[in-house]
Amino acid sequence: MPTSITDVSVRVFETETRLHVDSDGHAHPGPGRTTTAALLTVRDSDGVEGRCLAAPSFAVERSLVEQHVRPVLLGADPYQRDRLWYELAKRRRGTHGALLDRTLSTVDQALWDLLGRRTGMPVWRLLGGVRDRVPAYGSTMCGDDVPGGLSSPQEYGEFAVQLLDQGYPAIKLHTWMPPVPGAPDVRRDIAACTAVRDAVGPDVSLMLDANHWYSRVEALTLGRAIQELGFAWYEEPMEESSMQSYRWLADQLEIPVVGPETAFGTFHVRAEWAVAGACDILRVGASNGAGIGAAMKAVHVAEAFGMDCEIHGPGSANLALLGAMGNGRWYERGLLHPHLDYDRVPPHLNSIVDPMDADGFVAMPETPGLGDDLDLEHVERHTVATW
Ligand code: XYH
Ligand code: MG
Repeated sequence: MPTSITDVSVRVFETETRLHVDSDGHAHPGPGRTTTAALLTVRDSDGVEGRCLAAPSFAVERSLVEQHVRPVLLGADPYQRDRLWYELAKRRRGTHGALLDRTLSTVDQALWDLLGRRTGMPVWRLLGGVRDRVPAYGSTMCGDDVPGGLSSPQEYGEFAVQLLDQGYPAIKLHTWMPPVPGAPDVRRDIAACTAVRDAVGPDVSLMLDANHWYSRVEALTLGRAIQELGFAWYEEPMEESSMQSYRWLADQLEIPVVGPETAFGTFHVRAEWAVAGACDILRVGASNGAGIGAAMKAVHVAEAFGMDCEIHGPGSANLALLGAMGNGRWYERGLLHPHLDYDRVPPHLNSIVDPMDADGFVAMPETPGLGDDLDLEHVERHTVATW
């Protein structure tokens, strides 16, 4: 089977979205608009291709592909994914942060997709295949000041009831973050969590992602409040660069503290958090975890310490991870908002990879590779740049 990588290309294309990202990187709904996305394609000497969608502005930025990705991949054996990952990972130090974990992730995902297309197998089966479906939780967008949106505790409560009616067995709140006026505010966060608990009753699993704006004292106050409300986990209330703050917090709370989501260091930093007792449940995603292979190593660290590992974010790669692990309980389906239809298929896809059934489960894809149902004709027709 030995083949070699003969081509690495990026195609930037126009598509439509209703997501608008604020100055702090949080998504909110808005009027439809044209945006761009990128498709990384890796082709081997037999003509087999692996693909991964990515953000054109950073994950597969032109200079990163030309200076690092292409030189490492061209001529290499596409089935030595880990060797290629290590070669790119070692380059990060010399780029002073320019070569991102998300770049490593995009390349790794494309190589897993290529293996799947070569073997005719979905990635979750190639990773081990533990289950063919996973329960989803509805992950709300961050709060806003949009009437009828997520602008008050009452609207969070009303939206939670809508999510239950849609079949979600669990709900995670992202509450108000800057630059929304008045955020962050512990009292308002507690009010939103209380409104949701009152709206859905005592038996629905609820989680809070407070998104690292709080001091230790504020985080403890908020954690104690949601502990009283019977929340299932508490996520990212403080800056995750301070592992000792999380160790302090986890020592004082009964509610499971989940992390790290955004701390740099892939499986290395997650091993440190597990050993330090800085969390009760680990967290990793294919994007922030620098790829499927690297994220799977973090999953196994959690397993070795008898811990769950909750997967960050939606998408085919995170679904593949969940299909191959027994210590992750939920698929994060989102981000959701009263003014958005999550199931709406964007123009560059023929279907979404994560439809949810009436029981609140998402089934693993059985198509070869990652399972993203790309409309390659749309990508081709709406291409605005290639490199
Ligand atoms: O919008 O900041 C945000 C959310 O935090 C989102 O980016 C992310 O999906 C998350 O935290 N999920 O848990
Ligand atoms: Mg989070």
